[in-house]
Amino acid sequence: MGVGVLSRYGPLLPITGDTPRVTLGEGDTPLIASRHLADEVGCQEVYLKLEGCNPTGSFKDRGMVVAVAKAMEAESTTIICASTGNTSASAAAYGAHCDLTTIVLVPKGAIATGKLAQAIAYGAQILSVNGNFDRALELVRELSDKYPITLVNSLNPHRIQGQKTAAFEIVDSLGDAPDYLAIPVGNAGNISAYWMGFREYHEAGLAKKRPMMMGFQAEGAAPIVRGAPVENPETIASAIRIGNPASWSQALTAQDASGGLIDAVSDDEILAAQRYLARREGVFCEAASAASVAGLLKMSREGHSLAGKTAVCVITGTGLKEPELAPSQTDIPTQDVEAELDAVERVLALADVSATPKQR
Ligand code: AN7
Repeated sequence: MGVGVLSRYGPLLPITGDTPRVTLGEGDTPLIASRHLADEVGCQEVYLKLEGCNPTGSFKDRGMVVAVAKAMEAESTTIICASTGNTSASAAAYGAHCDLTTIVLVPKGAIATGKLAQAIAYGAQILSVNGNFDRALELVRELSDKYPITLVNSLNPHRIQGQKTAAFEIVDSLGDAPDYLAIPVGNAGNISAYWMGFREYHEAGLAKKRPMMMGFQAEGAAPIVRGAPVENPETIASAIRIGNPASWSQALTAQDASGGLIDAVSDDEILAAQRYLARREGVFCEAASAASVAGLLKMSREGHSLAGKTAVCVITGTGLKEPELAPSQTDIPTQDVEAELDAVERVLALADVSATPKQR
């Protein structure tokens, strides 16, 4: 198999001989077994799908490569999106790679520093909208209707097509679908994409079962759980600060058809899960991504039958994107020290430890 989503899963994607086979090396991300989480929740096994390992640090690259390749095939020269940050980073990267003009509309002051840095670095035209993500999405929908500009939000069906490949990879590495798939939900494109992928593999006989789809929104931005749009969504997890998801109905279909559940987790639960992942598993993800693990922990607390079950938590993006969240969580500050051995030994309290060199 070649590199990238288009070459690995081409026959299962809506591409033709005329679709350029572009790639930045997206997809083929690690699925790792947790070291402690499975015991913590009482599962037989919990796997973490590390989507932060994609080229721009989030799952968005899987769908963006398909959307951008199809835009090129259609001879479009400009792409546009609204974003809580990751979609804009991904669009900007693939736009740069493919010589397209990229326009991104982001909610002013509300996206993570690293994501903004990416859009700037890749040379996108960045509009900081005086409004939230939902308003920015309305604006780009209108613009793409009015002008010959390709919308690359997940309303673009090619995005969902590309993102479904993550479900293929999970089945390809486990040999079957897991019992549960836990995933953060914002605009609800990704849960819809995973469900499409699991369904297609099942129908093709490549998986014996389909997972129960467990989606998790942040409490202050949980329109699907509440059953009504949230006008002013609020959560520390800025990536999923979305009040009126575009793929709402598809997410409900995924929930209902799989026997799953879309539920809410609090910011405190999200931050606790983010910290757990970093400290116990060695996986530093962004806050929004930790909603999947916060959700699995909540399921365990609420007595879901997890014994003997396999769960996959989708870790949607890397923690390096939002360094501004780190200090508020750190109760161990850095320690300043003179650049001298005895000073370092003093700070580390090594005088109490045997000075005999360790046997290697
Ligand atoms: C890390 O970038 O909506 O439910 O504009 O960045 O498919 O929206 C990001 C969403 C989860 C939610 N985790 O996925 C955007 C944007 C991370 C994210 C989600 C997002 P969807």
